[in-house]
Amino acid sequence: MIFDIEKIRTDFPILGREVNGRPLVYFDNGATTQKPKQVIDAITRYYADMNSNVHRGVHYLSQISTDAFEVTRRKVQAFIHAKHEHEIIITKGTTEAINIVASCYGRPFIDAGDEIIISAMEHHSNIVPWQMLCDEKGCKLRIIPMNDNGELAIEAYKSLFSERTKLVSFTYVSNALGTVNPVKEMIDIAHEHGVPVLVDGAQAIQHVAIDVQALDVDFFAFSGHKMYGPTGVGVLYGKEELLNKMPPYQGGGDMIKDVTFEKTTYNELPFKFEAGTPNIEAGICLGDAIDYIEGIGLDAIKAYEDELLAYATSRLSEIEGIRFIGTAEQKSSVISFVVDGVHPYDIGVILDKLGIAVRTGHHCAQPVMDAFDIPGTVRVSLAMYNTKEEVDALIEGLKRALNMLL
Ligand code: C6P
Repeated sequence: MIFDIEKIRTDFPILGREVNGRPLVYFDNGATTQKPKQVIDAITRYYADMNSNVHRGVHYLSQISTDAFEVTRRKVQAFIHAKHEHEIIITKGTTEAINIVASCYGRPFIDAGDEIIISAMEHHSNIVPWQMLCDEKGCKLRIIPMNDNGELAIEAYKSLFSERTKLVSFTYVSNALGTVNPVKEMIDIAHEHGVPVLVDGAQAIQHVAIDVQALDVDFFAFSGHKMYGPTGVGVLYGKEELLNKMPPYQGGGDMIKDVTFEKTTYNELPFKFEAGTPNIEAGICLGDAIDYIEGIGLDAIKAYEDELLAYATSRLSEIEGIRFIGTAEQKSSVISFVVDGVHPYDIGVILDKLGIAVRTGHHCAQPVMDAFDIPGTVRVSLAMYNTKEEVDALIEGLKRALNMLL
């Protein structure tokens, strides 16, 4: 498949706008990606043609919106190669997906004295829900350490297992470092101990082809808004046998079969975990984002982004006093750095004046910053629509910023 960058860029209307009198250069894709007109149009179409609640009405509009919502579920199933469509739970995003596992797997199956393994490079969304569980149940967190390059120490990981280990949860790609973890190897190690694994796929789903069956992962979480889709929607994949033994997350409409004041019976999968009216438009249009990605092809996207990552890393190396935070051998789409004597925030503010959007700070991964003994970084996170010319603009901007600040 030909990767037509000009065509791709014209699909994203926002890339044509100016910010502070300069063409927008958007390098904050790890926070959220921009949306192609195929997704934007689908959102308008939903409200213009189909708006109605799902799974409830016998009337025409409710049926077509329900069908469209369920089509997305099947698209997600195919996209991540899940065995069953009812293993796809539509959530608000990665955060909610992880919280569902912490509540509905953690509360019933993890007890006082049990242990949960997470890694040193987790986003707060994959730390705090487990800490809350530990506070409630008296279980403990064990942390997989990382080396100075930001790579997880696999031998140390192996030594963390004990007969009390009940769950492992780690990120596929670090949002703060760009490290791509050896996910399959880590899942296999956990399974040798009979321990299920949750993988946080928030920073992987838009860059790497995912096959949950080949990975044999037990739970997999991601967000729509980081994969060119709408905000307010995400996915929890879970193996059928695990989801079936878990209680519902919230009570309300749609998650029940029968309600009397004496007793409620719960709906089957996936609806048991989807109480209340979902974000219907986002759920439906997540399917359009998947179509968009598949129309280009994740292999082509990955090849292009890897080349851009190498180019950006090499150009940034020209900057005097730069220190990359996260220099793992396997990286994807994220470059984090600090510059001697300059606060990351000041760089971000000046780049913004030049129309260049980067993220600065701890990136909701404060323990990563603590491990490197820094308050934060400047983070450049790439997407398929970024170009070498934009990287050149970043380098120019950075040089100007440093001239002013140093
Ligand atoms: N990281 C970033 O700028 P939500 O907010 O639920 O869509 O995703 C949470 C989340 C979970 N795990 C990882 C690895 C993530 O990167 C994120 C979101 C954004 O890096 C916003 S803090």
